[in-house]
Amino acid sequence: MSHECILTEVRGDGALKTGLITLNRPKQLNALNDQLMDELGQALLAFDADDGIGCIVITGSEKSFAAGADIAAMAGFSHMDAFKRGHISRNWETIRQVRKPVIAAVGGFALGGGCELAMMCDVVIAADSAKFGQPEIKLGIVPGAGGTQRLPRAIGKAKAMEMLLTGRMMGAEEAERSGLVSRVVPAASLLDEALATAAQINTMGQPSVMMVKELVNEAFESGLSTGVRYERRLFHALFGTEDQREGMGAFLDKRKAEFRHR
Ligand code: CO8
Repeated sequence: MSHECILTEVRGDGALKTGLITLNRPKQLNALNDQLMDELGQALLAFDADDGIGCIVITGSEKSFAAGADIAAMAGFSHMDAFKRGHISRNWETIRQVRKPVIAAVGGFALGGGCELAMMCDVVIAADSAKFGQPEIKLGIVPGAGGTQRLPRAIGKAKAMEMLLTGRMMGAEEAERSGLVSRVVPAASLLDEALATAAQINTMGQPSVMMVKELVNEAFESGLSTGVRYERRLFHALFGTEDQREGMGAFLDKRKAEFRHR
C-alpha cells in the first residue's frame, strides 16, 4: 500500500521479520495530522496481521520523531469540531490494538502527541539528540492522547507535573534516568540499534512475546492482584505451546532454542 505521510518497509533476515514505519512529513517536523495518523493506523494493523512480522519499529527523522499534533490543522477548531471530527480519537488508539511489540526509535523532537505516541510504544530507544516534552500548556490546551496519564506513570508525579505545567523539554539522558526510555544510543546508530533489538525479540517464541506485552500493559493499567492472577493464567497457557517444549527441551539438551513461533 502506498502512503504519503509515512514510509513502510520490511527489514531483517530471520524467520520473523520487522515492520519498519518511518514518519515522513519532514517539512512539518512530522507533525501528526489526520492523514498521517490514518496511514500509521493502517500500517500498524497490516504488520500486526502479517504472520511473517514479529516486531514493529516506528521512527521519524534525525531532527524530529514527531513534533506533536498538527497545530495548523487544529488551530481553528471549535469544541464541536474537535469532538465531532474525532480528531481527539481518530486512530490515536489504534496502536493499543497491536499485539506484537512496537519499538519507538526516537531521534530529535518527541513533543506533545509525538511524546504520547512514543509512550504508547512498548520499548523506547532514544538517540542522544532526543528531546521529549508535553508543551501543550503553552498552546492553551492539555495533552489529548494520554500524556497526563502515561507520563506520571513513567517518570513519577513530581517530574511529570513540572514538565506538563511548564512545557519544558527533557533531554535523552534525563529521559533515561527518569525511566521514560529504555536506552540512549548515538544518533547515528539509532535505527540499527532499534532493528537489532527487534531482531533479538524475533528469535523468541511468539506466544511468550505477545503475552509479555499483554501482561506488562496489564501492570500499567490494573491493580497488582488482578495482574498477578492474569499472569498466572497466561503462564499456565504457555504449557500448551510447542515453544515451551522447545525452550525447556533446548535448555535441558544444552543447545540453543529454535522457536517455530506457534
Ligand atoms: N504542527 C504543525 N506544524 C509544526 C509543528 C506542529 N506541531 N511543529 C513544527 N511545525 C512546523 C513549523 O510550523 C515550521 O513550519 P514552517 O517552516 O512552514 O514555518 C516547521 O515545522 C519547522 O518548525 P520550526 O521552524 O518551529 O523549527 P525549530 O527547529 O525552530 O523548532 C520545535 C522546533 C521546537 C519543535 C517547534 O517547531 C515547536 O515548538 N513545535 C510545536 C511543538 C508543540 O507544541 N507540539 C504540541 C502540539 S499539540 C499536541 O500535540 C496535542 C496532542 C493531542 C493529541 C490528540 C489526539 C487524540
